[in-house]
Amino acid sequence: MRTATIKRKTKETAIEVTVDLDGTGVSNIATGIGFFDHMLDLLARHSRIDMTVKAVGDLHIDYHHTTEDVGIALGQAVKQALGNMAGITRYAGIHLPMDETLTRVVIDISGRPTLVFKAEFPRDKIGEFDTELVREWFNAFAMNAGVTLHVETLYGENSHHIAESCFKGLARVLRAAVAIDPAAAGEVPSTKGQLGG
Ligand SMILES: [Mn+2]
Repeated sequence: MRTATIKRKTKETAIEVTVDLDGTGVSNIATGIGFFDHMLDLLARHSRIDMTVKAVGDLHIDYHHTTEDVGIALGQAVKQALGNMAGITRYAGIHLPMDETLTRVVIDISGRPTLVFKAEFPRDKIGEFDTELVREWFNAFAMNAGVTLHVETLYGENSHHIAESCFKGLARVLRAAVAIDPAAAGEVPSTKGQLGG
């Protein structure tokens, strides 16, 4: 079973995350941030990774700590659920359209955490959510999942669409990259014999 649960508690947030990489995309998300819940819900749906995310954070300050810490916990959960990564497809990429927006997302489940993030948001906020936190979330996720992740919005006008295309793109590349490659089941897809640096 490729599942993991991460519990993380600091003075700023208390978070519990469970993932099942071989799920059907069932989500149970409650972070207290409406737009962020929307993004995580579609991350689960389009990755087909079952996700439970419960977060109680210091939202009276702003949404930064909660957004970042959910990224940390989800990244750790995905990494733990992947285990030794035997048989995974490892690489995936997609161009993800959302109406007038087009975002390219490419992943290597490499064990070498790297984020390249090139998306500009016309507006500072989507609802109550600061658009600068999209990058913060992707960075926290990539660093803790141990993945190389390139996200670039090639063009787009609507900030909601831009954010959504980033999360949906990640969902689809995760779905493909964590999938077991039947031709290589049991093998770790690296000439080094291991992934992780
Ligand atoms: Mn939407």
